[in-house]
Amino acid sequence: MKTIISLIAAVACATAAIGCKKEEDPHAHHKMEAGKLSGASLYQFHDMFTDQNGKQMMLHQLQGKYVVVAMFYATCTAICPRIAAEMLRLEKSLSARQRANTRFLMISFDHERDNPANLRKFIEKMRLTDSFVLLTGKPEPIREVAAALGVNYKKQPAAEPGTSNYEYAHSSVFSLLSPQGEIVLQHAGLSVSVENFREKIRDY
Ligand SMILES: [Cu+2]
Repeated sequence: MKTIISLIAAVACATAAIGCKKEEDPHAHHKMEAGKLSGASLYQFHDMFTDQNGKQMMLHQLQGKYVVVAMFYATCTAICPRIAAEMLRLEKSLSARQRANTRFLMISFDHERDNPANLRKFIEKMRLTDSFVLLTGKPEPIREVAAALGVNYKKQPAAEPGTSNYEYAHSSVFSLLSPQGEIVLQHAGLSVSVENFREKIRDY
């Protein structure tokens, strides 16, 4: 834990220093705000995840953007395609400037099956845009993120024992993260109120 705290401090200082050098930039104060991470920030996790292109990434690399985040698994045929569709609907409802400030993050809890190729299949199937980042990772960091987001999931026994033909029981939670990685809005269940999310996303 001590290492995590000192890491956060180091990252905050580095970002603040960059912000200070660019005082002539009218958006400099936003950048400086983005450098400060509170204990409630998801960006205090420094675990490595893998995206749909097989690239390693840490959550705090999304710092500075609004992030709409949900958890899912790519072979889900019931709820997860609807979660993705709601995120697409939300994206469509944003202004061009809001869209430029927003990323859509889907984190898989199916670490056994959701490799980058499987994530890409889901992107193709759902016609997700370039604003979507899909992540897979090791079980422990996934559990930590799920706990922070209030998402529950449980692997169900396979229909035919011994096969990988299993499903997950899981909740559906949409969260909006501030540019500093704090949860500013959550919606549990499907059918997101796009207005509620839209009004929290600044269009500077
Ligand atoms: Cu699902």
